[in-house]
Amino acid sequence: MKQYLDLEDIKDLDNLIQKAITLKNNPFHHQELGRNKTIGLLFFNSSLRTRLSTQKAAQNLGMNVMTLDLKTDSWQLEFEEGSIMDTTKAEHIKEAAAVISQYVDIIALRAFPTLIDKEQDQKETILKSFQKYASVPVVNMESATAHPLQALTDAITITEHSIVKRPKVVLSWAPHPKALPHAVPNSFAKVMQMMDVDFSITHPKGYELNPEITQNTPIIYNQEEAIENADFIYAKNWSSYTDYGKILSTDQRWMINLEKLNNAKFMHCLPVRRNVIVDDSVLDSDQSLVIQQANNRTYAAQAVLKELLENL
Ligand code: SN0
Repeated sequence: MKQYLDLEDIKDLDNLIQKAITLKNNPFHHQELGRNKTIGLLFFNSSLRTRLSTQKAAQNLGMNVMTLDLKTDSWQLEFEEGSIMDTTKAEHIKEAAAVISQYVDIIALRAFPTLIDKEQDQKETILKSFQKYASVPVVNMESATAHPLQALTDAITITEHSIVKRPKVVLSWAPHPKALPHAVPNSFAKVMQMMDVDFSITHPKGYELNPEITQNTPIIYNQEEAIENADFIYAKNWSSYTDYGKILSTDQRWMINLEKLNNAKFMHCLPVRRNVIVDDSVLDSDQSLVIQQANNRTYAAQAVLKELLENL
């Protein structure tokens, strides 16, 4: 693997899932691989799991870790080619990415969408500019349109917890007070299409994700019908894609409760708004996998970093 910008960078998903599970059983087995190698974790947005699990994954592989909060601790970056930089932005991505590449062997980056400018978000300007001007591999820690480390985590978690050969997996939209990105549902839909599962999506009308991503995945507008006999219910809020970045519904009837969960396992990437997305009783039950999912973030990141280190 030369980079991990999106799920397309995975050659063999089943194989990578198995490698992650092997690492989980023996996390310190490859401490020599990362010796004297450094990862730079760069954040334009908040993080809890991604920051700590990626740091832990790198340390498990013997790497050094440097973290930079680009929102508050660094110069404001200019991404536009040919820009006359006479206002607030002090440093161009051309220098920034090249300079960071002198200090680290892998760059990992988080850059959320604007949810205002659809075209700019779809172009993945920040992630792609780092990839273009860095001379080291780039890892996506959630960009405008994708969260491939979360999706790999989710694939690992479903693999570990499946009791039937071809589980029924439903991605359900749920209400939220804030407009949220499409990255998590996009990447979850993509990774489910790569696996042997019975996958469908349920959401209110107007919340259709990018059709280039959902492709022929069934979309069922009736949540009750969609989740019937599900083995896994993955809840997530996202804002409208067609009416870009808008909140079209906050209908509490879409919240997941124990009655809806029935015999299914509950999944969410976290952070989760209790009693808005999902009822306390679900999160506090044994059917919730959210903590196991968060734990798997380490091994998803570790499997990816190991592949990158082997190709440096
Ligand atoms: C982010 C999202 O993409 O939905 C990160 C998830 C891994 N979630 C949020 O921004 C939630 C913020 C909130 O206010 O609940």
